[in-house]
Amino acid sequence: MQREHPQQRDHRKLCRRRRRRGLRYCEGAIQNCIIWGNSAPRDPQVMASAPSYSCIQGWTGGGTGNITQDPRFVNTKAGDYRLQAASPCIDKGRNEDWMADAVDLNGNPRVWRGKSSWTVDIGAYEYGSFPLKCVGVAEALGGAADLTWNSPPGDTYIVQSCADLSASEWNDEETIESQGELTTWTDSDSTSTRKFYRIGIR
Ligand SMILES: [Ca+2]
Repeated sequence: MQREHPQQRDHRKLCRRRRRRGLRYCEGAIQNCIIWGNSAPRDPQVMASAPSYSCIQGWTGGGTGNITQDPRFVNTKAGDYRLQAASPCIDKGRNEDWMADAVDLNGNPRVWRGKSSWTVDIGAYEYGSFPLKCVGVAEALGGAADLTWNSPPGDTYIVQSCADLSASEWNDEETIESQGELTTWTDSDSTSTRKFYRIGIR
Protein backbone atom coordinates (compact mmCIF):
# COMPACT_ATOMS: atom_id res chain seq x y z
CA MET A 1 0.00 0.00 0.00
CA GLN A 2 1.32 3.40 -0.92
CA ARG A 3 1.62 5.91 1.88
CA GLU A 4 2.84 9.35 2.69
CA HIS A 5 5.91 9.50 4.89
CA PRO A 6 6.19 11.98 7.78
CA GLN A 7 9.01 13.66 5.89
CA GLN A 8 6.55 14.57 3.15
CA ARG A 9 4.18 16.09 5.68
CA ASP A 10 7.11 18.10 7.00
CA HIS A 11 7.76 19.36 3.51
CA ARG A 12 4.18 20.59 3.21
CA LYS A 13 4.71 22.57 6.37
CA LEU A 14 7.79 24.10 4.81
CA CYS A 15 5.75 25.13 1.80
CA ARG A 16 3.13 26.79 3.97
CA ARG A 17 5.82 28.79 5.71
CA ARG A 18 7.50 29.83 2.52
CA ARG A 19 5.87 33.21 2.27
CA ARG A 20 6.46 34.25 5.87
CA ARG A 21 10.07 33.53 6.71
CA GLY A 22 12.83 30.99 6.60
CA LEU A 23 13.43 28.06 8.93
CA ARG A 24 15.12 30.03 11.63
CA TYR A 25 15.19 27.63 14.51
CA CYS A 26 14.73 24.37 12.68
CA GLU A 27 16.45 21.53 14.52
CA GLY A 28 15.09 18.66 12.44
CA ALA A 29 16.61 16.98 9.44
CA ILE A 30 16.11 18.83 6.16
CA GLN A 31 16.51 16.58 3.14
CA ASN A 32 14.98 16.58 -0.33
CA CYS A 33 13.34 19.94 0.41
CA ILE A 34 12.88 23.14 -1.57
CA ILE A 35 13.17 26.30 0.51
CA TRP A 36 12.57 29.23 -1.78
CA GLY A 37 10.90 32.62 -1.94
CA ASN A 38 10.69 33.44 1.74
CA SER A 39 10.08 37.08 2.55
CA ALA A 40 11.97 37.52 5.82
CA PRO A 41 13.82 40.87 5.65
CA ARG A 42 16.99 39.42 7.11
CA ASP A 43 18.64 36.16 8.23
CA PRO A 44 19.35 33.19 5.97
CA GLN A 45 16.75 30.73 4.74
CA VAL A 46 17.88 28.12 7.24
CA MET A 47 19.48 28.41 10.67
CA ALA A 48 20.45 25.81 13.27
CA SER A 49 20.13 22.87 10.90
CA ALA A 50 22.28 21.05 8.36
CA PRO A 51 20.32 20.53 5.14
CA SER A 52 21.29 18.02 2.48
CA TYR A 53 20.02 17.19 -1.01
CA SER A 54 17.90 20.34 -0.91
CA CYS A 55 17.32 23.37 -3.09
CA ILE A 56 17.77 26.50 -1.01
CA GLN A 57 17.72 30.04 -2.26
CA GLY A 58 20.96 31.88 -1.58
CA TRP A 59 22.42 28.98 0.39
CA THR A 60 26.14 29.26 1.13
CA GLY A 61 26.42 26.69 3.91
CA GLY A 62 27.65 23.81 1.79
CA GLY A 63 26.49 20.32 2.69
CA THR A 64 25.95 17.23 0.57
CA GLY A 65 23.79 17.52 -2.50
CA ASN A 66 22.48 21.04 -1.89
CA ILE A 67 21.80 23.27 -4.88
CA THR A 68 20.89 26.94 -5.20
CA GLN A 69 19.41 27.23 -8.69
CA ASP A 70 15.82 28.35 -9.21
CA PRO A 71 13.71 25.19 -8.71
CA ARG A 72 11.42 26.24 -11.58
CA PHE A 73 8.00 25.56 -10.15
CA VAL A 74 5.19 25.26 -12.68
CA ASN A 75 3.24 28.26 -11.35
CA THR A 76 3.91 29.69 -7.92
CA LYS A 77 1.19 32.37 -8.21
CA ALA A 78 -1.35 29.62 -8.67
CA GLY A 79 0.14 27.52 -5.90
CA ASP A 80 1.38 24.89 -8.31
CA TYR A 81 4.72 23.69 -6.95
CA ARG A 82 5.26 20.86 -9.36
CA LEU A 83 8.52 20.99 -11.27
CA GLN A 84 8.97 22.14 -14.83
CA ALA A 85 10.91 19.91 -17.23
CA ALA A 86 13.93 22.21 -16.92
CA SER A 87 13.99 22.10 -13.12
CA PRO A 88 17.42 21.39 -11.61
CA CYS A 89 15.67 19.48 -8.80
CA ILE A 90 14.73 16.51 -10.97
CA ASP A 91 16.56 13.32 -9.92
CA LYS A 92 18.72 15.29 -7.48
CA GLY A 93 17.35 14.09 -4.13
CA ARG A 94 18.39 11.14 -2.04
CA ASN A 95 16.50 7.85 -2.14
CA GLU A 96 15.44 6.31 1.16
CA ASP A 97 14.12 2.81 1.81
CA TRP A 98 10.67 4.07 2.86
CA MET A 99 10.14 5.58 -0.59
CA ALA A 100 9.76 2.20 -2.27
CA ASP A 101 5.99 2.17 -1.73
CA ALA A 102 5.46 5.87 -1.02
CA VAL A 103 3.78 8.54 -3.11
CA ASP A 104 4.32 12.24 -3.75
CA LEU A 105 1.77 14.94 -2.97
CA ASN A 106 -0.12 14.09 -6.15
CA GLY A 107 -0.41 10.46 -5.15
CA ASN A 108 2.07 9.30 -7.80
CA PRO A 109 5.10 7.08 -7.16
CA ARG A 110 7.63 8.95 -5.02
CA VAL A 111 10.63 7.76 -7.02
CA TRP A 112 10.55 8.12 -10.78
CA ARG A 113 13.10 8.31 -13.55
CA GLY A 114 12.72 11.96 -14.52
CA LYS A 115 15.78 12.54 -16.69
CA SER A 116 18.72 10.36 -15.94
CA SER A 117 18.08 7.95 -13.11
CA TRP A 118 15.53 6.43 -10.77
CA THR A 119 16.25 9.00 -8.11
CA VAL A 120 13.77 10.97 -6.06
CA ASP A 121 13.35 14.64 -6.95
CA ILE A 122 14.01 17.45 -4.53
CA GLY A 123 10.62 18.81 -3.46
CA ALA A 124 7.19 17.38 -2.83
CA TYR A 125 6.32 16.40 -6.40
CA GLU A 126 7.99 13.81 -8.60
CA TYR A 127 8.41 15.04 -12.15
CA GLY A 128 6.89 12.78 -14.80
CA SER A 129 5.57 10.31 -12.26
CA PHE A 130 2.19 8.69 -12.80
CA PRO A 131 0.34 5.71 -11.36
CA LEU A 132 1.75 2.72 -13.14
CA LYS A 133 -0.53 -0.28 -13.16
CA CYS A 134 1.41 -3.22 -14.48
CA VAL A 135 -0.49 -5.24 -17.06
CA GLY A 136 2.25 -7.58 -18.17
CA VAL A 137 5.80 -8.78 -17.67
CA ALA A 138 8.21 -10.62 -19.94
CA GLU A 139 11.77 -11.78 -20.20
CA ALA A 140 14.06 -12.09 -23.20
CA LEU A 141 17.43 -13.77 -23.25
CA GLY A 142 18.86 -11.36 -25.76
CA GLY A 143 18.36 -9.97 -29.23
CA ALA A 144 15.10 -8.64 -30.58
CA ALA A 145 11.97 -9.30 -28.54
CA ASP A 146 8.30 -9.12 -29.49
CA LEU A 147 5.76 -8.33 -26.78
CA THR A 148 2.01 -8.72 -27.32
CA TRP A 149 -0.72 -8.05 -24.79
CA ASN A 150 -4.46 -7.56 -24.53
CA SER A 151 -5.28 -3.87 -24.90
CA PRO A 152 -8.69 -2.19 -24.82
CA PRO A 153 -8.85 0.61 -27.40
CA GLY A 154 -7.98 4.05 -26.05
CA ASP A 155 -5.46 2.96 -23.44
CA THR A 156 -1.91 4.28 -23.29
CA TYR A 157 0.93 2.00 -22.28
CA ILE A 158 4.51 2.44 -21.28
CA VAL A 159 7.04 -0.31 -21.91
CA GLN A 160 10.00 -0.43 -19.58
CA SER A 161 12.97 -2.74 -19.34
CA CYS A 162 15.81 -3.56 -17.01
CA ALA A 163 18.73 -5.93 -16.97
CA ASP A 164 18.79 -6.56 -13.24
CA LEU A 165 15.59 -6.97 -11.26
CA SER A 166 17.40 -6.59 -7.96
CA ALA A 167 18.51 -3.08 -8.92
CA SER A 168 14.89 -1.92 -9.36
CA GLU A 169 15.91 0.55 -12.04
CA TRP A 170 13.66 0.50 -15.08
CA ASN A 171 14.41 2.23 -18.36
CA ASP A 172 11.63 3.69 -20.45
CA GLU A 173 11.54 1.99 -23.84
CA GLU A 174 8.47 3.58 -25.42
CA THR A 175 5.05 5.01 -24.72
CA ILE A 176 2.47 3.69 -27.17
CA GLU A 177 -1.26 3.87 -27.79
CA SER A 178 -3.45 0.79 -27.86
CA GLN A 179 -3.49 -0.81 -31.29
CA GLY A 180 -6.86 -2.45 -30.78
CA GLU A 181 -7.70 -5.64 -28.93
CA LEU A 182 -4.03 -6.59 -29.05
CA THR A 183 -0.97 -4.38 -28.98
CA THR A 184 2.48 -5.43 -30.09
CA TRP A 185 5.79 -3.81 -29.41
CA THR A 186 9.15 -4.92 -30.75
CA ASP A 187 12.45 -4.29 -29.06
CA SER A 188 14.93 -3.84 -31.88
CA ASP A 189 17.87 -4.02 -29.51
CA SER A 190 20.16 -6.56 -31.13
CA THR A 191 22.54 -6.98 -28.23
CA SER A 192 22.69 -10.29 -26.47
CA THR A 193 21.93 -8.78 -23.09
CA ARG A 194 19.25 -10.52 -21.06
CA LYS A 195 16.39 -8.10 -20.40
CA PHE A 196 13.21 -8.01 -18.37
CA TYR A 197 10.17 -6.03 -19.48
CA ARG A 198 7.09 -4.65 -17.83
CA ILE A 199 4.12 -3.03 -19.46
CA GLY A 200 2.30 -0.39 -17.51
CA ILE A 201 -0.86 1.52 -18.18
CA ARG A 202 -1.40 5.18 -17.39
CA1 LIG B 1 12.99 11.56 -10.11
